[in-house]
Amino acid sequence: MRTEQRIEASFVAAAERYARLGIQVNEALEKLNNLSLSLHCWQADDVNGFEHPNGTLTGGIQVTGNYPGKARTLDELRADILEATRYMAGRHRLSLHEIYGDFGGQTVDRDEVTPEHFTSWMQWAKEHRMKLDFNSTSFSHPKSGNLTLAHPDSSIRGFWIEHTKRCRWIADKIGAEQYDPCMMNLWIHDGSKEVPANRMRYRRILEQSLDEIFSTHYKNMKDCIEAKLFGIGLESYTVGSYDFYLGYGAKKGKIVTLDTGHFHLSENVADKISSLLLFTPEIMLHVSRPIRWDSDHVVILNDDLLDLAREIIRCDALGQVHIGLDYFDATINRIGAYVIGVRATQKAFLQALLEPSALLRKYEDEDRLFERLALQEESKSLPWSAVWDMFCLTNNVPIGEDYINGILNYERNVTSKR
Ligand code: RNT
Ligand code: ZN
Repeated sequence: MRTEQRIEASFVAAAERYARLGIQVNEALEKLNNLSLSLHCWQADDVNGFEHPNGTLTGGIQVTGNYPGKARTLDELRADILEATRYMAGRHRLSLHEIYGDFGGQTVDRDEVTPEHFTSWMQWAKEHRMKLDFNSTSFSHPKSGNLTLAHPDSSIRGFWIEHTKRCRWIADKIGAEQYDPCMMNLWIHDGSKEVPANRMRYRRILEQSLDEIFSTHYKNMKDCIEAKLFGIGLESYTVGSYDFYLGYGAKKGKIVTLDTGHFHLSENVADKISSLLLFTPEIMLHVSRPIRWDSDHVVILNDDLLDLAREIIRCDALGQVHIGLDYFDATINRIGAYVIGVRATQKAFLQALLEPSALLRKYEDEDRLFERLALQEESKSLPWSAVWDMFCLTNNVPIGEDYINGILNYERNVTSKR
């Protein structure tokens, strides 16, 4: 049998199996087709950006590995992102950091950046029917020591306030240009290696900085604030902790970004979705994979990811949850790393969309808890992979591991020559 016929036959059998549990496979496929992930541009070049050809990454984050072929220029980065999208079904967004502006070889300090530095990005994105998201960049800069927006020195704090305000302005222009709000993520590393004399002091300053930054109202961008547990060299105290941003977001109507690597490892990020949805406007996700710490490993199809996807689907919250990826691995082919993460995320959502939720709820309502647990267990081995293959086939992207060779070709012909 030809591959296509085999996939179609398995799909038909799978669809029947799901139908018996009350699940319409085509509805799940349609939802998956419309699921747009926000790809993080910084996996392509190890979070370097275009300010300096070989910058030093600071801010308590780290990329390990020195796999050859990383993108060195804007053109290379764009080409790599496009190459990665060839192996992904669906239309995805691209999340830019401020340091990835089109600076034309000029030095543009962070408090000087304007929407013009992103004009070529906006054109490129339009040409490739890709929408953009944005991030302010307060790390890897001489003025970012351990503190930025929470710095007691008003000149340093003022510099970062100006930077972040400009980033919101840029995000608003991007959003207007693409007729779709640009998600603007704010993450700062501010913290300290040892416990400070007074934890409140810096949080109060950060609150004031944020109030000042957010005092301008924009229509075409949405503010997201990302908390963190700790950074390297900043282990004892993080000004922008989860409690801080959760409180700020709930009080002032801002979107909290949940980076799945920013919690204690035994904490369940999926469990936060329903609470945030009740008290904050929407949710931004940074899907990552922590191994022992916030290590930003390539996202794979593991229980944490499945749990997260299931929770979003159970809350019927695809319209309120923005799914961005955030990891950086320089030990393997960087383009392949994007594809692995995107495909894993899509597979997790597909499985979630195929959950027999109506039946599970019915059992629960009727207090039939054995049946509920039994069905939850049985759902794990339903033939979702036949549906996945069909998804790839109809979207004209490689089936299964077939994409590996494409990535290797590009490595042979393009990235290995850098
Ligand atoms: C760092 C945060 C942040 C960064 C990017 C580069 O721990 O996760 O989102 O990864 O902004
Ligand atoms: Zn993040």
